[in-house]
Amino acid sequence: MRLLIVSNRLPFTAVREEGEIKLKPSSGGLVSGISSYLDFMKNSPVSDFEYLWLGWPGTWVEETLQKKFSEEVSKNHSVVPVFIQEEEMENFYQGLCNKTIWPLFHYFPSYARYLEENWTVYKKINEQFCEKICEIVAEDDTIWIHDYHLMLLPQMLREKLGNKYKIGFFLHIPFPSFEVYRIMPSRWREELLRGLLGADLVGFHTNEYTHSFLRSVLRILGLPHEMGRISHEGRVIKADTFPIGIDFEKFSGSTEKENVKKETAEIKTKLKNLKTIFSVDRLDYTKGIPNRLEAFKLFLKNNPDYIKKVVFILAIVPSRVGIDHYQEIKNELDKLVGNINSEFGDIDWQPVIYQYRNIPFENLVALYAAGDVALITPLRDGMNLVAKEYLACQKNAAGVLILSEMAGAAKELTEAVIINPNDIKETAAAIKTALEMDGETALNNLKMMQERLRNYNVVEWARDFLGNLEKTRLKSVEMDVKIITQDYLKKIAKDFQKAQKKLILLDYDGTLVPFDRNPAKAKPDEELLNLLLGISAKAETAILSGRDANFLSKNFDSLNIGLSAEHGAWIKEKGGTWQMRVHSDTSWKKEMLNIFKVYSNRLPGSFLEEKTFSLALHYRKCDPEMAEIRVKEFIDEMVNYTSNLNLQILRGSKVVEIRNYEVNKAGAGMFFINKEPYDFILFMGDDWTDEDLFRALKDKNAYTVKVGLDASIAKLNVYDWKKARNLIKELADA
Ligand code: GDG
Repeated sequence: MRLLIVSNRLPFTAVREEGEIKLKPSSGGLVSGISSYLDFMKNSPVSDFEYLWLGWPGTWVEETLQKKFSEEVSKNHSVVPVFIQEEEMENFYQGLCNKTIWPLFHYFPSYARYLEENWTVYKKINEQFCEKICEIVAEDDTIWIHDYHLMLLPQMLREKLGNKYKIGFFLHIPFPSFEVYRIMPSRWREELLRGLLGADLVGFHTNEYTHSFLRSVLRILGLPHEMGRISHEGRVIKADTFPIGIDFEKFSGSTEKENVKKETAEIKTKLKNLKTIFSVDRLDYTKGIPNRLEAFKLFLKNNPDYIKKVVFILAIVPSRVGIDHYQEIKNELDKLVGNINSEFGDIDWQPVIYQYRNIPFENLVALYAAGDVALITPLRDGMNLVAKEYLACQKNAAGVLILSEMAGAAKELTEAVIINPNDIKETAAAIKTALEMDGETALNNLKMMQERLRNYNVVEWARDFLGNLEKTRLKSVEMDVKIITQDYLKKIAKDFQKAQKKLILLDYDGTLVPFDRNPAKAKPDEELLNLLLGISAKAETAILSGRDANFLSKNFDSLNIGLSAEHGAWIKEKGGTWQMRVHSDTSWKKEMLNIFKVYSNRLPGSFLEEKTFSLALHYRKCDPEMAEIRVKEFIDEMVNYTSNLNLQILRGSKVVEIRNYEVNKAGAGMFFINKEPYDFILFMGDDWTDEDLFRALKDKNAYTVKVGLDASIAKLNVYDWKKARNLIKELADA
């Protein structure tokens, strides 16, 4: 298999130095995670693993030089550069990515800007990536798109490439709660969600992010999910949680290298064996660096005993230079560090050692290994790899991790000292707790966390994601197989034409007409009446509905067709009168009605329907989330009440119905079927109430068609009621 990794940045950045372009490794969590996975795969015995990494090379390359540049870099790296004009990068990367999505998704709504010109360019750059991928994509490629810069890309690719390729998307930053996500202009928030739904699998770091995404999809696009699976445009899309890991052995192993050991020892000596607190971050307002310094300052103030006994190494890596908020935070840090050092420092002791630069890998490992305490206090962080890397490097000591509960990593690293980064007092106290933790407790905590990180490392993470992508895809393909294609439609029409005695059975709501928020309004239109007129001239036709006899008579008596009302309780043969098909005890209804009323009152917008053998609670007009909760409670309660009664609880499309067991569409359907020796039978239905008849016809020579893409016993599927009508038309015209 070949894997196409697509991210905004390539794993290296091209920089111009004295007129020449030089390549430098890019920093950041995404690059370090994916690079580790690719390194592992390159060196593993899976010989057919190939990959290409597509992304922006970090600088503008003149058009005349682009070809040469691409050839040069692809000699040593499996990469495809996507060239982006400098001004466009400004509106895209510095603009929509880092002045809108980044702050909003990290719960800094007041920093977010919503400029239309940035949105236009965001779309344009996503299109540019799409074109590049279309140019190079080959049969059997798997496409894995990363992060918030490319959220429209999955759908763009789906439109261009169809259903042929596996497309995965992983978001490295938090997905915010619906209330925050909805702050974005409506068109943008809708398009971004639709963009993501172009993928087969959408991955997040924590269950909370996955849940927030699913909630936004439900509230904004109205698409519900079943265990994280969304049916949309003929495909199954899954949203799931994959907490990114690190290359544990690489970090842990590097601490054993002679030069690293030497450097670790040197750091200790230079710091005169003072207790060392350490942190490293890209310069970013989300990383909570000022509050970290405030907490350290308070710690010194509250614990004068620690003066000259502890030192804080604060390593900051330059990032997103040129964006105002980043410059502001840099100035704030400079000031804060100055304050602490001047207030507490001495000629022979500086409480904060402050670095602002990139650190080569092995120096970073030495710093991790030398730190007695890691102080990681982001205000929001998708995951935070630094926390994990620190733990992996604690090999010969039992360092203590202080971790913000706002980092995705806190969900896994529960043995860390967890703090709220806005609580300076708590964080200051946590520093003391960490420094004074007894060795055994520290070691136990460390071992537990290390075990987890070793097992679910970055390779497992990527395998897990890609394995799930494959599975989701199979599920989609399974569904695809059942979808009636144009060719298959012709085959059905041919069978229909050849047959001597034909029967067409049809459900009504959701099958022949779309659902209306007001059921009384879902009347048959002229096109449908003509269609039924046409088909009933060629085949015996009957409508099997859950509606009452009144509604069906009023709308269909003018046609020469059979009818069945209330899920088979009543039958009216062609030209005949309504007959009750089953005779059951309905005394239960009186008692149940009260419970129905209680729940209907608790669920604004819902209403009750009483039929001869059933009671139904309709909730089409309700708030979808509230309805999910109430309906589950309702069903739960109903299960208790109905356990020793001969009743059935059915959950249809936005309706829960309780009815006598004998009343179902299978009985009514078989009534029509058994009347003649039919050699062509077709039944179409869209919801749970139709499953009984699908099941009864499972082993019979009959076409059973589920309208919609949910799981069903039916042998075939069509997308929606329009396609269902289309099928009837094809038969009527045959
Ligand atoms: C995003 C999300 C999520 C940093 N400075 C140097 C350096 N690094 C490496 C670290 C670590 C990575 O960069 C930073 O990763 P983080 O996870 O802490 O943060 P982001 O860059 O914001 O990453 C984040 C991540 O994506 C992965 O999904 O965890 O929440 O925001 O690997 O080691 N490496 C070297 N020198 C440096 O100066 N060698």
